[in-house]
Amino acid sequence: MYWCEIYTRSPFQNHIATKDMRVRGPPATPVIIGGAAMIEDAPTILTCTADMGYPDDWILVWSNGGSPITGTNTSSSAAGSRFNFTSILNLTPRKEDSGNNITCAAQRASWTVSPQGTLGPIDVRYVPVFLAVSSPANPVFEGRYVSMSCLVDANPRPDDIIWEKQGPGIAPSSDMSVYNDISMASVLTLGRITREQSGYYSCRTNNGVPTDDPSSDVVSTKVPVIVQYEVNITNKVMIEVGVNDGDDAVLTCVAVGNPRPVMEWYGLNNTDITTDSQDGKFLVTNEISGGDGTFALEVTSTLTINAVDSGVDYGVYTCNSSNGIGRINSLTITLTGIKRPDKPTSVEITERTAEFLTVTWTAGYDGGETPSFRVSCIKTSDSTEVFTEETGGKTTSTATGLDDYTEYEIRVYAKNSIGESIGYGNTMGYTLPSPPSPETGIVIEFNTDSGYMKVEWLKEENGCIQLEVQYQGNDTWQECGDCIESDQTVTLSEWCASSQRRRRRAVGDIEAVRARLCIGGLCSQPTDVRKVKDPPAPDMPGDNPGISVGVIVGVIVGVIIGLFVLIAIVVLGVFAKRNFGNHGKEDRETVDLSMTDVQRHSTIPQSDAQSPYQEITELAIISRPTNQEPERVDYANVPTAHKAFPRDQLKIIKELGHGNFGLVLLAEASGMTLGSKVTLVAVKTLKEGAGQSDKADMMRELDLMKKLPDHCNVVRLLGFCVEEDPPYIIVEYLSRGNLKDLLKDSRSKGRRVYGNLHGISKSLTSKDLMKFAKDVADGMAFISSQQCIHRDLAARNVLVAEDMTCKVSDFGLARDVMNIRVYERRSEGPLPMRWMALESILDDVYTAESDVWSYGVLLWEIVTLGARPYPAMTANVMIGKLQSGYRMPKPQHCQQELYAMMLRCWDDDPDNRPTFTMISAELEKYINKGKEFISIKDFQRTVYEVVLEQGAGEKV
Ligand code: ACK
Repeated sequence: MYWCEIYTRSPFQNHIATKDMRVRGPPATPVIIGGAAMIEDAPTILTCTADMGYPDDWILVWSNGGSPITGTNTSSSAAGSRFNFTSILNLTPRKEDSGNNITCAAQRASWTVSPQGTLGPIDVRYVPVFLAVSSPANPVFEGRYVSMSCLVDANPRPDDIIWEKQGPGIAPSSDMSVYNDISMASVLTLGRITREQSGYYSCRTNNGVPTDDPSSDVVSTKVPVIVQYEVNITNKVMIEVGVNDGDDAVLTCVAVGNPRPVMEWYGLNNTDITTDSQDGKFLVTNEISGGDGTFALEVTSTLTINAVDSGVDYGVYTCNSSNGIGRINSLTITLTGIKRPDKPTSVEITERTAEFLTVTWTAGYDGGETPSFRVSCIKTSDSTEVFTEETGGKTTSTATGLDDYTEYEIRVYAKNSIGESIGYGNTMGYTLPSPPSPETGIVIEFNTDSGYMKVEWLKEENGCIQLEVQYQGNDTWQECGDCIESDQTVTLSEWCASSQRRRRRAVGDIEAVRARLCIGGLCSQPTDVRKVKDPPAPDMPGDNPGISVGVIVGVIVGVIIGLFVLIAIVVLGVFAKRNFGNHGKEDRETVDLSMTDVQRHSTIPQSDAQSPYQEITELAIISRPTNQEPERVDYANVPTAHKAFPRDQLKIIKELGHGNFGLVLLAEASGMTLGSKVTLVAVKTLKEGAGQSDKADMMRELDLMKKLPDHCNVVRLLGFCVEEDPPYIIVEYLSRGNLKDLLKDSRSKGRRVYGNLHGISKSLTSKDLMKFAKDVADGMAFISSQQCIHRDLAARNVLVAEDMTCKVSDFGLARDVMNIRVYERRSEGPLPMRWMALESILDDVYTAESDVWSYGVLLWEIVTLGARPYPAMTANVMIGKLQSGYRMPKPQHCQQELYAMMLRCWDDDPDNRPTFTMISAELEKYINKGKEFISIKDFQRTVYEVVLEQGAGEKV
């Protein structure tokens, strides 16, 4: 910057003329800051700054897609002879702005070049907008092909568009196929539409742009799909009506259909009595009695025959119903004199104790005369009748003198002057267990000094103890903590605090405690818990000279006990975890196992309740809160050579589970690891009563396991004792049990209304699930590399370690196919039909490729958090459908890539299926991508809860 000052002197003052020599120059190109992510209607601040040179009469001018917009020139500052300008633009982007350039130009009237900064083309994100939801031309006939589509405009493109249905009947499920293409249209096809599929349909999507709704989901308008179907008369049980001479007869006909059913009545000799007769003999009423008025329309038509004359009116009456679709539906009712009453219905147990059951029921058709009832109570175990009563007209009865926790069947017969009903209404149910007491073999004591609550002699199969407490100043009884499932000592206040969401109270606050014994969901009446006090403290030794020795010995003993407790915590951490972690198992085999099975295997005398082990259990639980991470047992030191293990070095602790003939026990093995003294192990063995063929199967399983080298995703063989019966296979103990139960237990407990709420896994993330899938694929890749086929790969046969590693287990059906490759099954036990490849079901052929098919089903189990495959089908229907090309549809919350993998596993042609190595590599890729392949928040609990009976010869 230069300028020059000229001075002229006068006698009085200096005159100064100033010439501005600063150089006028073009400004630097303005720079726009901000606007990295623009969301429609969300104000975005853009800042434009420019070094404007000189002079300072420049302005910054904004434009959006060429059209001027106004910013605020907020500041200018001079630095030397240059001026810096800043302008702020508060932009509210519209989706139409996408693709525009935003410019900020420095302008001055006389300057021809206006340098400008540019931002763009900009990308404005916006909430999805449903442009159209096309409905079929309503109404549609049942059985027709229907397709609907949802068209979405969104930026960015949503990953998925989900179809939902409200209204009656079943939700969209297996018959649906939804295609999402790049234009963001989703097409829903209902191949042969059924009446249950009528209802309001809508689409739901989410592209991550926030909305007012916390889920940010956007839901389309609902379009109705009205399915027309022929009439069906639903009360075809009313085929005979008995009425005495002179009484009125009421004949009823109930029909459902769409359009609305039209009802007609015909009397004797086919006379039309559709409307009231003029002489008042016949009265007809028709009223809409049910349905929803749009999709299903139910009409009840009543024909009243006044003052029946047996000589003229007895005979056959017909109700015809039609609605223009299909055939006319008819109901013929014979009007006769008095007949036997129908059997009672809706027999229900309304009250129960350990000694009685109260039932109520609804009378059936009375045959034309007021009936009386007879009740018979039968013990189901030996079919003996233990109680009977004539109740007269009463529709309730109490069967007394019953045994506790015993199953009874209660039958109710109706009777009138003609005779007893043909058949009976019935119900089955258990009486309550007797309250826990020393007489029932359970000891519960509350030590009011220490606050410890001790439960002893509780056998696992005898249920659990639910405590209830009463706090000082409060009359109500409150449930305290979880049901106690095994002998243990707990600190009462802490145990209760875990369930009561209230501040931890001091022990003294609890005034009274009582306990119930609960078995299979039924709990006994409560009983007061015995209160005990600490035994009086022994006299202090005072100046006894032995005191110093006593103290030293005490300290040493204390240290030893401390160490003992520490070891107990390590060992029992796993044990305790299992005890607390196995609630709510549903899918178990239910064959009963008497205590003698565990006793038979136990090396601990059963009567020795105060075994050191027992002591340690209690100590361990008192000293360690249950939510603390359990210690893990390290198998790294177990010698690899699989060898016979001395039976007497196994101490059986408890049963882990059982099947028809097999039994899995938890045991302590001494001297199994090189470094430590005892190791927790699982011991597979046979139940009493198992046959030679079961033993041969077990030996085959052992042989196969012996041949398999160790792999981190295959349950490891640690040893065996087969020199005498019962044979033992000792394997590593996996504290989290089987994968299927783990998945099911992780489901949210809250019920979900279809399509409205999202079920959320309690504890598993998409990443956990993908890791499970990968672990199993790795284990199977290893097994097949060893020329073995598993033949029973399913989530129930995968066990989960404490650190959540999955390991393939249960080689009961596995075969070594080193030299045959293809194994042909000879006749064996029940089959895991739902997991089997088509060629295995149809031709008994098992290969590594058929294991891959099963893996596909297992993957589906993982994605659906342990649902039963082909949930709404019997095994027979499933086989038929599989043969005609059907495969389970994509769970909505599963990404296409993962579903494509399942479909490849289920390819008709085994050669087209991927290998386990390919699957593992692909899963690895997905996991590394970090994308959510299984969207647990969208998990549709209800869709996967349908359970049909297990077919004969089918494995669960
Ligand atoms: O889910 P679970 O507790 O895990 O119930 C079954 C039961 O035995 C019958 O198979 C459990 N189980 C089997 N093998 C083992 C093992 N090695 N470690 C821990 N639990 C096991 C299985």
